[in-house]
Amino acid sequence: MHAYDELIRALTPARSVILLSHLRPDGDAYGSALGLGLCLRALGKAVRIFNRDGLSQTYRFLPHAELIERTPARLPEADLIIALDTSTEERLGLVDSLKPVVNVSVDWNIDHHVSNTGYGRRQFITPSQPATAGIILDLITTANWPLMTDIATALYVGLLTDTGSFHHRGTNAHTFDQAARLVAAGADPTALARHCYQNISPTSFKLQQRAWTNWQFEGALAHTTLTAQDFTDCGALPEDTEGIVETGLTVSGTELSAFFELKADGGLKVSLRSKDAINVSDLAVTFGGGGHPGAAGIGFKQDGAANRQLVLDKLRKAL
Ligand SMILES: [Mn+2]
Repeated sequence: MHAYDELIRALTPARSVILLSHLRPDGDAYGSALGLGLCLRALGKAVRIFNRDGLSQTYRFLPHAELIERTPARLPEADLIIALDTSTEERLGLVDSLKPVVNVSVDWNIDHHVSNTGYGRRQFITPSQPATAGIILDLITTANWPLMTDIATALYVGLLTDTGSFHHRGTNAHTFDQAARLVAAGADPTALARHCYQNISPTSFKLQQRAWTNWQFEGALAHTTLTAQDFTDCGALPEDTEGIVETGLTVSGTELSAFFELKADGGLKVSLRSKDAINVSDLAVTFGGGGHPGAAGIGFKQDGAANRQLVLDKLRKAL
């Protein structure tokens, strides 16, 4: 039996489908949800696409981006609830301080994070795929479902951004084959790269300048930190941090890059990136985070400054 058969059999009879993705959504969260959502709509299904953070400014260019709605306090009825690109149920943002804010039970958990906790009634977890958008493309291809330009565009953005423009670990011949299929279906690589990489806001640029000033290098470790005050001073939004952590790896000899965001409420967000030697997903998991071998994250609800020290110590030891 083909790996996708069970998923195709579950989706085929469904008349209404809800798609969910993770907090602080990225190009793959939006791209995989829009790509699958537009395809299921073309198949005649009623589709709602919800994200707890709604649509960010950066991805407003996506075709039919207006279909991405902020997750309501109560989900409407649907035959299937599908979580996309989300490694833990908590990252769906449906729970606040351990109290459910949304009535939800995930029917299918579709993801490529190796650290996926396996929540939901059924799972389709494929860590060999560098993007959830790639899983959706292979699903559509296997099922022989429609792949119109808008669908291809959404999926291409997921693939482009999650592979770091086709160079992150896990990028292989299959990835380029997927890109080729999407471009053949109408995705425009030049226009989409422009939207994704030459489109940052002046506030984001200001924040990045601040992060540049704060970089510290300790052998193979690079790290930088921003505080809530930095965000206020720059008039920056949470999403304006995109690309900061990758900067640390551009320095030769750096193996591991860490970006710390100290929050106004005392929390801490940690983003980790590595070259080949270090598996940052393993490091993140020890602090309750997760991700991929080359890109991972951790969230702390409190004791931000102290936890930053703990993580830094752990990173130094790992090197
Ligand atoms: Mn992803």
